[in-house]
Amino acid sequence: PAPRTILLTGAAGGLGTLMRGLLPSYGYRLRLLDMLPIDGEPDAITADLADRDALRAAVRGVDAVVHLAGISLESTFEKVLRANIEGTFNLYEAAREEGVRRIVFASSNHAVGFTPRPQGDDPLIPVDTPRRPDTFYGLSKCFGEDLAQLYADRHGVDTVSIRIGSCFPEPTTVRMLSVWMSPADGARLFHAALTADVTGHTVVHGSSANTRLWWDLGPSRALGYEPQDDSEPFAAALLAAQGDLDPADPAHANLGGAFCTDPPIWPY
Ligand code: NAI
Ligand code: 15L
Repeated sequence: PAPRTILLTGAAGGLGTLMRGLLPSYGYRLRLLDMLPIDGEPDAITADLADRDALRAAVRGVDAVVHLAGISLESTFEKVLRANIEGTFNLYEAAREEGVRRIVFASSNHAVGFTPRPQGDDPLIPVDTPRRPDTFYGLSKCFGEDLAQLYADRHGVDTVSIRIGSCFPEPTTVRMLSVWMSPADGARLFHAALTADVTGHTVVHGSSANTRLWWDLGPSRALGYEPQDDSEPFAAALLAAQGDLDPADPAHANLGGAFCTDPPIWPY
């Protein structure tokens, strides 16, 4: 049966706030969790991913988890270790203990951020491209994907890991023209990942059907995802303001953009 009650972790964040608005139209009842309080919601839990008892209570009775909580940019190894590595482990343990069978994990392009971006007639980046994390943050997403594989193989907890590009209301850089996922397409992809008839661990790319796409959306479409958006209407203004990507610029050479520079710099 299709999952109905979903635990959305990281619900106070940017993507969480967007998905809180969009996922209920697919028929889901959302339980929210974040370390930051969320006011005005009937079912919102304020808890840190370090709190195993709170996580166990949070997953009790839900049909699936959409796991967004964590540090979403580069940070110190110690902070990434606590929130993203230990925190994601704690969540998977809670799911295993409470019998939750489906998790959608917000992985990131930064798990493979040092992959050179396609240029000219280069092929699109496949989902089985070798891991090349660009930061401790990206490394934690590699860990999350491997943790998901372990829990699928050993415990039957199935995961769809979505290597999200840039999910914001609009693309704000020339790079994002290639990796942008509109919020509406994000909700379509989360819905597909929650309902697809797949078992085990599946990795897919998360973006809209952009004209300037760098990666293969075939496995995403195989879940039933039908993207409706394309960043191209934003291209002329962004190119006029920022110029085209310079292959000689280390911040422009790879999928991960300026996460690949030392130190990582904004904007990406
Ligand atoms: P965000 O930083 O806006 O939101 C993250 C949320 O997680 C925050 O509300 C924060 O309070 C919460 N959080 C952090 N540590 C926590 C902890 N220890 N316990 C409980 N809650 C904690 O990030 P955003 O953009 O909403 O991203 C959400 C997820 O999607 C993250 O895992 C991020 O890595 C991933 N992602 C997002 C992309 C995007 O374009 N927005 C791209 C690729 C991946
Ligand atoms: C990510 O993984 C970050 O969480 C998000 O804030 C953006 O920086 C995104 O990648 C990106 O690559 O644009």
